[in-house]
Amino acid sequence: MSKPTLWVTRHLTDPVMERAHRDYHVLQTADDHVMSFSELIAASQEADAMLICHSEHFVGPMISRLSDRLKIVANHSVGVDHCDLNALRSKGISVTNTPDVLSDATAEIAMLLMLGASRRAYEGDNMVRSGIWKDWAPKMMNGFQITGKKLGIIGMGRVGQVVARRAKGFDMEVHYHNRKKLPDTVITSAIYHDSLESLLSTVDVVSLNCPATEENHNLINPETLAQMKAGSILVNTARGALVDEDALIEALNSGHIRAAGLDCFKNEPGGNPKLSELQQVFMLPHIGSATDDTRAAMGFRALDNLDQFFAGKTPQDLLN
Ligand code: 8YV
Repeated sequence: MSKPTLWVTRHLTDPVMERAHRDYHVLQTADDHVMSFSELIAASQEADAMLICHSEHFVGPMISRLSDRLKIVANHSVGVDHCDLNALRSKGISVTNTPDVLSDATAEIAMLLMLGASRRAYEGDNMVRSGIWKDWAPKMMNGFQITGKKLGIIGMGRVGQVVARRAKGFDMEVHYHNRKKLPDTVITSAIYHDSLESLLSTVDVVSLNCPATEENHNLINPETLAQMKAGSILVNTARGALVDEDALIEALNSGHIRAAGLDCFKNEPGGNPKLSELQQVFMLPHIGSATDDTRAAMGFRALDNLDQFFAGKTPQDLLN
C-alpha cells in the first residue's frame, strides 16, 4: 500500500522528521515559515493529512476552501484555539492534539516565570549584564518570596496539576478554580474555589493554566485584576487571549499587581512593546513546551494519532 501524503507545516525535530519520512510521503516548505491561508489551502490539495503547529490557523472562510482530499489535521500542540473544530468536522476533517506530553515542560516554565517575576530576574540579569551593578545594599533588589505563599491555579487540567505539585516543593498552599472540583485522588490538599473572585482575592500568585475559549477571552481584565490581592503576581503559560494587556499594564504601573511572568501574548510572535518597558515583567517567547524531550514527545504523539487514523482506528486524541 502506498504511504499517505503528509504535509508537515513546520520543521520539527530530527527524530520526529525521521519517523514521519519513514511512514509517510512528507511535504514541507523549504524555509520553515508560518504558512498563510492560501498556502494551507494549496497544501490541502496535495495531502491526505497535515501535521501543524499553533502557528497555522484553520479558522474562518479558509476551511470551506480546503480540499476534500485532506482528512485529518494532527496538531503539534495541546491548545487548539487556532482551529475551528466544528467547521473542520463539518468539512469531514478530523482534528487531534498532543495532551499530557508537554505538561512537565510547561509547568517548569510556569515555575520559572513565577520565580523570575517574584525575584526580579529581568532587572537583576540586566543589572549584571549591562555593567550597572556598582554597589550592594541590604535593600537592593528585594523581591517577593514565594515559599509558603498561596498559589491560585486557574484551570486544574493536566498542566495545572503538575504546577500544583511543583509549587508544593516550595511549600506553597495551592488553591484552584476550575469548572468543577476535582476528586482528592487527582489532586491532594488543594483548596477549591467555585468562584473566580474567591480565588483571586485569596492568593498571592495567580497562574493561568486553562485553554483559551470564546468565553474566557480577557478573563484577566480591569474587574478581575481589581479582585486580585494588592501586591500579587500573575503568571501566564496558557494563552495571551486570556489577558487584557492594557489593563494588566495599568495594574502593574499602579503597583496593584507587583509583577508578571508571561510566556504568552496577544500578539505572537512579537509580544507587546508596552509590556517590554516594564522592569517588573519577566517574559519568554512562548517556549512552555520547548525542550528536546518534549518536542520529540509532541511530534511522536501527533504521529501516533495519524498512524491510528490511517490504520482505520479512532485516534487517541481525536477532538471533533
Ligand atoms: C507549543 C502550546 O509550543 O501546545 C501548546 O498549546 O502552546 C505550546 O506549548 C506550541 O503550541 C507548538 O505548536
